[in-house]
Amino acid sequence: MKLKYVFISICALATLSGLVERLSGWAGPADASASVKGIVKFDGPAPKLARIDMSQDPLCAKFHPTPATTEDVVVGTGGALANVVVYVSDGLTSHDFQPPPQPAVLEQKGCQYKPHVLALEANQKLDVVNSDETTHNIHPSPNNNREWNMTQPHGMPLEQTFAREEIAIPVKCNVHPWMKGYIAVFKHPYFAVTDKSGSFELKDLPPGTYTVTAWQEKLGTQTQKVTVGGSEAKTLDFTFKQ
Ligand SMILES: [Cu+2]
Repeated sequence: MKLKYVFISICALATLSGLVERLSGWAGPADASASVKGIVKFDGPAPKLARIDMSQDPLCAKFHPTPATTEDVVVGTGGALANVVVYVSDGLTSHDFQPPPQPAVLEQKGCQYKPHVLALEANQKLDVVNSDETTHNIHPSPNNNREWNMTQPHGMPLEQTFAREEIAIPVKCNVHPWMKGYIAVFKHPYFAVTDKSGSFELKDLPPGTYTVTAWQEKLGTQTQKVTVGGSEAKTLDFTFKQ
């Protein structure tokens, strides 16, 4: 009699732990609390940014009393390098990630892309916003995704997705030849784009050994290996040169 109850209890426990495992699997690995953060820098004198001549479209030009400048290498205080995509390129053991429900937003403002480099997850919604009075034509040129090319007057909603990982897709406007940006697409959530301070942080990583790659549109890529255990927070810095 007693043995039967013990057996039933064991069965119940096994079912319960299986359920918990599955539930936590939906939210991501249960012990994913490690992080890698750092700063990306540019070594040497900052390259001079070129002025953009927007006189071709007065609706663009009037937005910039001081002319806008190119954004292909943006160096801030202390050599901080902005617009660098930093991501886990190898070492993940789980590959089952759902894109976040909130959309990524790419804005066309002052006839430039904001942000200049955008990163999002595969199948995450991308809201393209035209905040300008003029009409834009947004045209990503992917290698690994479906190409599209859409005319977008002011205020027109535009939603797209990218199905596959690609780092990174060049984006241009067929109306304004100076408009250039990039969209990086990931099949996992472990990526960041450096801000003006060159900072990045990859959060909620499961313990493991990872290859972390830093990609800059003009300066190329760099990789480093890092091992994190438990809820460890590690620092990883990158330095790019011309
Ligand atoms: Cu445009």
